[in-house]
Amino acid sequence: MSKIFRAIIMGPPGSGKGTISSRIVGEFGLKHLSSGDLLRSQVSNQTEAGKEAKKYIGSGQLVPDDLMVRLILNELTSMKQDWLLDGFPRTVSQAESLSKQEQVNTVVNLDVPFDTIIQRLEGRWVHPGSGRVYNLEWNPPKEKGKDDVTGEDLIQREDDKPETVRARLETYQKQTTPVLDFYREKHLLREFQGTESNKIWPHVQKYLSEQILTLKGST
Ligand code: G5P
Ligand code: MG
Repeated sequence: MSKIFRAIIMGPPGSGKGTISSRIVGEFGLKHLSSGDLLRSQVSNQTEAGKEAKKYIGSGQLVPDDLMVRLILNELTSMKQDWLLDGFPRTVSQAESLSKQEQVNTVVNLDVPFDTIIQRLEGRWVHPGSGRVYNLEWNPPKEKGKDDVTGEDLIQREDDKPETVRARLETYQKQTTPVLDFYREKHLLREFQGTESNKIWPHVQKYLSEQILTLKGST
């Protein structure tokens, strides 16, 4: 049986995790699991988890660890193919819970300066069904307000208001940067610095193709 490649993509809010993840999925066929997309679908379906999560997302705070760990580990249990986790873990406690269940192969960190991020998120539009992201200046949809693939409406995220973005960045600084140390100590962390996804992507692409080859062998 072939081995499953398990990767995590980290980085501050708006650093391009969703953007780079789409390219990784296109290139390597990994299954993308975004904790934020999962939460937003629970919110829009008005599940119990969604009602609880909504209280935190709107103010830029993290959803409690027990709820988050339950949701994500449950999704991963049934995963039988290579996967890419985006937005989880975000606390050391989440990282510890994940490591008890899954053996992660590598963690990619997008190190993008905060000033760059605040401007980007003001112009972000998303397709809720797929998680595809656009930016009015950088990668606008072909037709204004519509998803390129399905033609469905795009929306702006509730938590992309400038004051909430600032709160999300503070939360990241306080609660998520220790997770980088957690993976650094385990020699699993690979950092990519830059301000443009197009420049960061070729480095991520090269790195992951080497990692996948190492795990699976060349035959
Ligand atoms: P999410 O959904 O995980 P964040 O805050 O981590 O949200 P976000 O906002 O989804 O991350 P991203 O995926 O890193 O950002 O970035 P992106 O969407 O690809 O790019 C951002 C914008 O920049 C887009 O418009 C894109 O087109 C544009 N862009 C990309 N590259 C470039 C470039 O080179 N140049 C330019 N000009 N533009 C570019 O989490 C949301 C909330 O859910 C909860 C929390 O409340 C969180 O705040 N949550 C959790 N809570 C607890 N534990 C967890 N594990 C949780 N996960 C989620
Ligand atoms: Mg995202």
